[in-house]
Amino acid sequence: MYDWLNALPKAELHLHLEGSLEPELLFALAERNKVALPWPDVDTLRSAYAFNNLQEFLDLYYRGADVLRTEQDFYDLTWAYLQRCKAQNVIHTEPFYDPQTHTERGIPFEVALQGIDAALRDGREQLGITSGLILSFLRHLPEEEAFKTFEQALPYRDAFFAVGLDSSELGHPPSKFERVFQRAREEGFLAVAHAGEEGPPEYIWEALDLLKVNRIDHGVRAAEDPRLIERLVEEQIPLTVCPLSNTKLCVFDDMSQHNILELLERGVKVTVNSDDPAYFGGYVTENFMALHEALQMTREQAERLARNSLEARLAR
Ligand code: ES4
Ligand code: ZN
Repeated sequence: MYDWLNALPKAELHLHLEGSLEPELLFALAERNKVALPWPDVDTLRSAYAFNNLQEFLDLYYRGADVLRTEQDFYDLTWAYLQRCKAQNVIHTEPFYDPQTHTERGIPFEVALQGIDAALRDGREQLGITSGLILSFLRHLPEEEAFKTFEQALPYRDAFFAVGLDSSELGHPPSKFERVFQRAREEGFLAVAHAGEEGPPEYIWEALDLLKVNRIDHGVRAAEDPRLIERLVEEQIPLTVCPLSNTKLCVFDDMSQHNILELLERGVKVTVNSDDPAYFGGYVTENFMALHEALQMTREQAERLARNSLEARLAR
């Protein structure tokens, strides 16, 4: 079954490049950049990948990202992810990166963006993987900081096609970012937002009605609100669901409790994605495989999920 799932043509629509930083590359970059790490070796770091919630994960994710310093580092990170895409027949990807994770610690804005953009271009030319980058705002920071980030990005407008919203969800509703999303849309960018991962269905309504997003990242808590499900089905608004992430961050106690196949059968346009694969135990095929093992996902359901991912693409 693994090989069959791996061979399905897929798009990945929810992937944080910083979350694809494998411990081996993290250690190699730390050495290259003379960054001291709090973990003695790769195995110790890997054993720290046990989380009770989103915030515990984010604390480690931001710590890990500190080894990314140069344009080459961001190129290498992105290129390594594209190799994984190639190996898993991901023919199209729409990754996020968080500019503020890097500018906040003194890395000039263009360093990350240029490294990532160069690798995505090489991915198109050398690997045949099409892609579009999503510039994601950190929601735990003030909206003013997101505005500044967007203005810094505008000179590089050809390097990304959409804006996103991620980081700590609870206490930071989409409404906090209504103005900056409006500005981005006026400049011609599409929009997505993490909503309904740990946050309530109300945050999904806000993402749709206030941020006017084209797609919802996660969105699994929509299942608590029948009217919201009706809306998602009627408008065929895609959800980029991340099964291994949801179980690692205790959104569901166990994969057997995950609701993605229920949502699929109710007509919601759900897709399968890896989120932060270096931290959550696998890339997109491993996410499909986990659904097969825990929920008896059939080949027909897998084909529908993969087809949904291709149909939910926004970048061209
Ligand atoms: C994230 Cl899983 C998740 N949720 C919210 N923000 C994030 N940033 C990276 N991974
Ligand atoms: Zn995410």
